[in-house]
Amino acid sequence: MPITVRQTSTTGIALAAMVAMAAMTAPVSAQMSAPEGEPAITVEMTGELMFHPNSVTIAPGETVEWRNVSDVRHTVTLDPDEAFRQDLVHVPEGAETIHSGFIEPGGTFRYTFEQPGRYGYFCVPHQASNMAGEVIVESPGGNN
Ligand SMILES: [Cu+2]
Repeated sequence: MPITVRQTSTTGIALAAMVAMAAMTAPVSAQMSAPEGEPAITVEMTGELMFHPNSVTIAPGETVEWRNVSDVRHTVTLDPDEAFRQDLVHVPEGAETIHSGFIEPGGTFRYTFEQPGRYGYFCVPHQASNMAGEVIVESPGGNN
């Protein structure tokens, strides 16, 4: 009966392999959300002097990352004191101002928004070219 013995052992190995695979995939599929502190969304700063996309909506506590994909320096600025175009700036009441300083080509800047509201920001050297964007922070329920 050598054939029967070999079949039994092959089935046993296949079964053991299936159990091992199930055990390995289980913890991966359980991890659905992004790791803590990782950006929820990325906004590119372009050579056309634009933020792309120029309007993003996130939930409180989420992080936005700006990435300079152009050959020139940009800033991410939410500070009326830095603006001669006051129409581009909007800081929700009680929220802190933001100023990234110069972000070099290839560089990034991250900010985590806690307070709901509409944040209108701009780029200091390119405000004359309307380089501006907005971040809307709203609770998943919709009641700000
Ligand atoms: Cu700019």
